[in-house]
Amino acid sequence: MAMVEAFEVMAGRFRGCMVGALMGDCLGAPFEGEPRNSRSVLNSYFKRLCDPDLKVPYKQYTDDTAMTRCVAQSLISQKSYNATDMAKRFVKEYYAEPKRGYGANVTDVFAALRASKFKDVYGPAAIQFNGRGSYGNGGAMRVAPVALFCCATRRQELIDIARDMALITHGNRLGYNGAVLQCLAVYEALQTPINTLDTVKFVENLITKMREVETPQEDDIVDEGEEPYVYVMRLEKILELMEHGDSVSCERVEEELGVYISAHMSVPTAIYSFIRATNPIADIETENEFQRTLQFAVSLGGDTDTIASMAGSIAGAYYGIAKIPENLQRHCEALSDAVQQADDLFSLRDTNTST
Ligand code: F2R
Ligand code: MG
Ligand code: MG
Repeated sequence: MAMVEAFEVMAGRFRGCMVGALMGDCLGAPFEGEPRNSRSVLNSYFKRLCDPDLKVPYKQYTDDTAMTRCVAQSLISQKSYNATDMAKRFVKEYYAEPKRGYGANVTDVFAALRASKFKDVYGPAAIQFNGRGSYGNGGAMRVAPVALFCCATRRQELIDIARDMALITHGNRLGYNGAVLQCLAVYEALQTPINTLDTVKFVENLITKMREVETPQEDDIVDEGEEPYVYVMRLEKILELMEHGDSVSCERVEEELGVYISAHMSVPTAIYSFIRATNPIADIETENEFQRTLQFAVSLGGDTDTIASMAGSIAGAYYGIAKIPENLQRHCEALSDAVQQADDLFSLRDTNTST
């Protein structure tokens, strides 16, 4: 591929990732907390939105995007990971717009950070849940910009930044390792040349990385009898489900992978949604793989905005913005900001090259 073409393709993948995350959040949010959603209802919902003549108010973004925007803006302005800057942005954003549907407990972290004047940015999260820390998916839902920022760095740097960024609010190893897995998935998708995706290899690569990541370190709290390789096991389960192709029901996905607010019961589900949608899915009426990813993720019910947002960022990083239906994009609040942040992160990629 010629240099200019490769440059444009990669720029489009950055946009695809940020816009994909936004779209999953905005389009999935109306269904959050609902049980499984009928595929025919979703076909009508997406078909209606795709109508070029439709004029409706923006689908508003929620906490997922509010925090993703902070992560992106902090990396762009600091040109590096700066924990205090990021924490300040989270807190400022939350107090400016508290009604974006934040997790019930993470708001205590924001209050404590503000009260302590950001003296110890990791302190308040560490004492959540009696010192166990949160295993919510709030760290994972906002991690996509880290994968873009680290696209030209050593894999270990990406892992360290993803984990530390999550640790500002999520002190439980399931919480921060979920963010690492989601970040690695976006990174893998971004690096895989279009039309060459080998889905088995994709998951196997993630398993190899997560086996290292989940090997308990000195600081990790792992109780006796507790399974330390939760994400490795979930990824192995994905490989098992993949053997059954389109015959795997939503009930089985919920049972085996989860559709919940906890990171270990939503990040693997987002990865599975991306993989599943690479092939046609019965009763999902779209030929477009990106759209199919979102429709499938939302059809599972539960934490729809977050699972669709995480799946959307992986799918967008792989397919690129050119494959994302414009008529769907235009319904999302703050679309132009997502595009701008993607472009800003893209222009930073040469300054962050510690390979
Ligand atoms: N909060 C929501 N959805 C609720 C409904 C919103 C409604 N539509 C509205 O408009 O108001 N969604 C958002 O929250 C999730 C991300 O949450 P995050 O940032 O991880 O928050 P938190 O508070 O840390 O954790 C969430 C819950 O998980 C449980 N939990 C976590 N760790 C736990 C532990 N160690 N022990 C026991 N429980 C633990 C708690 O119930 C937490 O409140 C996303 O879905 C985002 O969209
Ligand atoms: Mg949300
Ligand atoms: Mg959610």
